[in-house]
Parts: sequence; C-alpha cells; structure tokens
Amino acid sequence: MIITLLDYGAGNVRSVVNAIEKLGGKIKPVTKPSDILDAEKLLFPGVGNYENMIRILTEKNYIAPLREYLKADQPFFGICLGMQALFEGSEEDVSGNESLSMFKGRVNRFKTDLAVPHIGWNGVNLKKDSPVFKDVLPDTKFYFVHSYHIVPEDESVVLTTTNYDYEFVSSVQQGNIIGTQFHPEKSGNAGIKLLENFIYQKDLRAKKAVDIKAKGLSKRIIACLDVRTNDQGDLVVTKGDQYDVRDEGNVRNLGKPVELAKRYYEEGADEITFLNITGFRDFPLKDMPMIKVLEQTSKNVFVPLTIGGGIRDYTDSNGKTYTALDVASRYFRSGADKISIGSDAVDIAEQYLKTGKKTGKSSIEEISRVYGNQAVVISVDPKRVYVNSPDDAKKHHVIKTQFPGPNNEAYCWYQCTVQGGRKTRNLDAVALAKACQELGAGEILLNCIDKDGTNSGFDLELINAVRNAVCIPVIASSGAGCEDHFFQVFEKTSAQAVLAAGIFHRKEVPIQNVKNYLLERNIEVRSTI
Ligand code: 1PR
Repeated sequence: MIITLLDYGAGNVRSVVNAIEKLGGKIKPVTKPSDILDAEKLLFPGVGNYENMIRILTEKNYIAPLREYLKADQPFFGICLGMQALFEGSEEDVSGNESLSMFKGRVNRFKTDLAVPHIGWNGVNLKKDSPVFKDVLPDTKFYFVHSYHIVPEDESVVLTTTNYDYEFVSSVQQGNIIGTQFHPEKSGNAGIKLLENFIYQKDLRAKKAVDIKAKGLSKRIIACLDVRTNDQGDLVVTKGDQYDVRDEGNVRNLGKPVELAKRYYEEGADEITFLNITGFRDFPLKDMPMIKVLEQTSKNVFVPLTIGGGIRDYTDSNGKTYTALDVASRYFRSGADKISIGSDAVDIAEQYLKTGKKTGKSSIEEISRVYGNQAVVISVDPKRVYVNSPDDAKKHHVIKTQFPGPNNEAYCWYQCTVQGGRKTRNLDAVALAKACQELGAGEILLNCIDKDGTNSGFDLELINAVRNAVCIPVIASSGAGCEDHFFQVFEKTSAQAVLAAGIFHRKEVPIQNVKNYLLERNIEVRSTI
C-alpha cells in the first residue's frame, strides 16, 4: 500500500515514516500540489506552530488540492496540526491566513489551571464504531502534546473526546476523513494498530454511534540515557554519582544507547530521554553521533524521544555559524520529538532577568516559535546552597528545609549550574524555570545534583518549589532507588512525570514493577501489558 505523506518540513515526521514502513506500507512524499490529488491514502502529520503550518501550505499551493481531495472524501489521516488544519482557524494564528475549512469550528487554547501544554498519555472516550479503532482496546492511552484543541461546531464529526480538566474533542471522523489530536506514531502498540487500520481497512467509515468511556491522564515514567564517548572512543550510556561518571578513572559503561532505548520501550517506558552529557564541549553536528542514535532508535521505538546536550549557537573552526535552531532542526528530522536545553538556558535566563527584555532570538524563543513550545524542554542542574536565614540567600528563592545542612542550616536555595555541574551561577532554579516559561519553554526537566545517582529518593522540596512556580509540566529527576520513591513524588508533589536512570540501567527495578506499584496505590499510569 502506498501512503502519500504531506511533510511541510517542520518537526519530526521520521517516526510516522518508520511506523508506516514497519507496517509494510510505502511512503510517497508530496513534492508538488498534484501529488495530493493523486494520493490513494494521504497522511498529514502536522507539528509545531499553526500559523507557520498554514503559511507554508499556502506558499506551496497545497491548500486548493487539499480541499479538493477532502471534498471528494478520499482517505485522509491528519495528526495533531494536520487535524487542526481541517477547521476554520486557530487562536495560534493571528495572520488571518485561510485554513482548509473542511469542518466548521475553530482551534482554541486550553483554558485551564492545569499545566499547559497538555503532555502525556491520556485516554479517549470513543463515540463512533470506527474501523480505525478496530482491535484497539477501549482503555488504551495515546500520547498527547499540545496547547490548543479543536472546538467543532458539528457534533457529528466527533470520533473521540478526552478529559483534561474538561472534555475536549481529541479526534474527528467524517466519512474517510480522520484526524487525531494525539500522536499514533508516538503511542506505542495502540497507535501503530490505529495506523495499520488506516492503511489496510478497506472501508474506513464508521457504522454506528457508541459511547465507550476511558480513564484519564497518566503520570509518566521516563527512562534517561546519559550518553558520551568513553576513553576508548565508544559511544556509551553512562551514569554518574552526583554527575561524576568515572569509576577509578574510567567512564562507567552501562550499555549501548540504541539497544537500551529499545529495551526500555519494550519494558513500558512512556518516553525516552537522551542527554549528550559532553555536548557543551563538542559541537553536536560535528561527527553527529547522537543523530545516528536517534535515527536508529526511532526505527523501533514508538514513544516520544527527547534529546539534550549542546543545543546552542555555535561557530566552527572555519568560522561557519550554526544557530541552536539549526542544531535542533537536525535533531527533529532525525527522530527527536523534543529537545532539551541546559547550559544555554541559564545564559538566556540571566540575560532576560537582567534586561527584562525578550530578544526573540534566543534558542528557547526561536525553537519554540518554529516547533511549538511543547518541543522545548529546559534541563535544570541545581545544587543546594544552605543558609542560616532567608536574608543570607541574596534574594534567591529560599525554602525552609526538613533536611538541614552540614552546619545545621535550616534554609536552602537551589543554585543553577552549567556544563554538567562544573560551573555554578548566581541564579536559582525557581527563577530559571519561571524565566524560561516566559520565554516559551514547554516543560522543565528538573535534575538535582545532590541526589543524582544516590538511590536515596527525590528532592521533594525542590520539586514542589519549582512546580508551584510554573504552569508548564515538570519532570522530577535524580535519586530514584526503589518503587516507593516514584510514589512519593506523585503523592507529595504535582510533578507530571518522573525520570530515572541508574535503577533501570542496573536492572534493580523493572519499569513495569514501578507501574504496578503506582497502580496499586491508585496513581494513573499507562499499562503496557
Ligand atoms: O548544558 O545544554 O549541553 O546539556 C547537557 C545535559 O547533560 C544537561 O541536561 C545535563 O543535565 C546533562 N549532564 C551533563 N553532565 C552530566 C553528568 O552526569 N556528568 N547528566 C549530565 C545529567 C542527570 C539526569 C540523570 C538523573 C537520574 N544527568 O538526567 O539521568 O539524575 O539519575 P538517577 O536516576 O540515576 O539518579 P547542555
């Protein structure tokens, strides 16, 4: 089966391509407007910013053939923005460019006190007996990552709804035209099944209405792979103790990145994060080791992939300049869904807090403008600084701690570091997170150098301090040693996800055991059994 793919050049379409190819389909990319009308089945994965998407579709003269194709009720599957484009316009688009206007209704930003973007695995309430959902279990969860959702005027197009503070429409179907807000290509086996049905079901039309209810948003469990080249020149997954990755002088080697990522996917990880921990030193596009890792991983791993390390502007030895956006774009094209910025975020936040002005040119602003803020994660590497009184914290966000310092100091603040903890800065983690949110970041990966690799549990005081200061999702990281540590994070903080490394690499606790433990305690997680 030939599937025509409409890729307008923003974001990660590699996973969609990999999924279709894994299912035995052949991809034919749209290179000119007439390819749209010639398609047997058309797949449109939209990623990033709505205004940018419509602008590109208009420039390439794709709007008219798309309308004609849709009007003829030809098989169409729009993903995320690819579905939003079917409606009349979006709050994200202030240009007033014309959309496809296939369905009546608009795209609005979430109006909620919950974290926006809505990121993670959520259930879908099925409203139609659609062949696209054939053999997909009703309580299956799908991966969402978006700040805007559709508001159709005509109820009859609704295929599923999803609850996130309130019920919103998460997919639509009319005849052979299907659109999902969630990403099937990132939703593990369930999503792959959906795509398989789209490719191989002869008649896609829904026969009757149904009303099958689903469970809500899951807390996410993320496996993290710190990657670097060891002294023998091999790219390895390593793991530090408070960021020191050497044992008797040698870089710890805990496995190969692509193999480990596949293992964690099969074991039920909800996301995989790769951190190129020496990225601050080496230019990531030079020998491109992480690009190959992403390309190979995304062939078999159908959950979101984040890549961090070295995302910043760079001038090479020949004087050629690369922007952080260039680096990020290369990663997105190689299979990444999100990029994570560490050291550069500290520089940007310091500058922003000093001047009070957004330049529009920082890596955070540029990447979120093109790819959407959900694609920009800020990796924070803080260390505790103990003080006797809040006055000693020099205006930094200070907390009264239950775990006093070495000299019985009752307070602490969390100092930001750069270059993998090698250098400290006069900026606290709460101020950094707030500034980055204002600049357009979509998520915070909150590490903690004091806790990293200790297996002693998470710094819940740090997590609460940052989580309570921002409305974007927070991923708690550093210190997991047993199942209960994950439970403590979800019980005592409102973090949306927990990331761990060492216990998974050393096979101390399988991911499924963590999930079973959480399920037994009524924490909603995605079950992959
Ligand atoms: O500054 O943009 O180039 O990004 C560098 C990235 O590399 C940052 O995200 C930074 O956190 C990471 N990094 C740099 N050096 C190290 C190191 O370990 N020497 N690793 C490092 C950070 C921390 C976590 C770890 C958790 C969980 N690793 O991601 O996986 O602490 O560990 P645990 O469960 O075993 O406790 P830039």
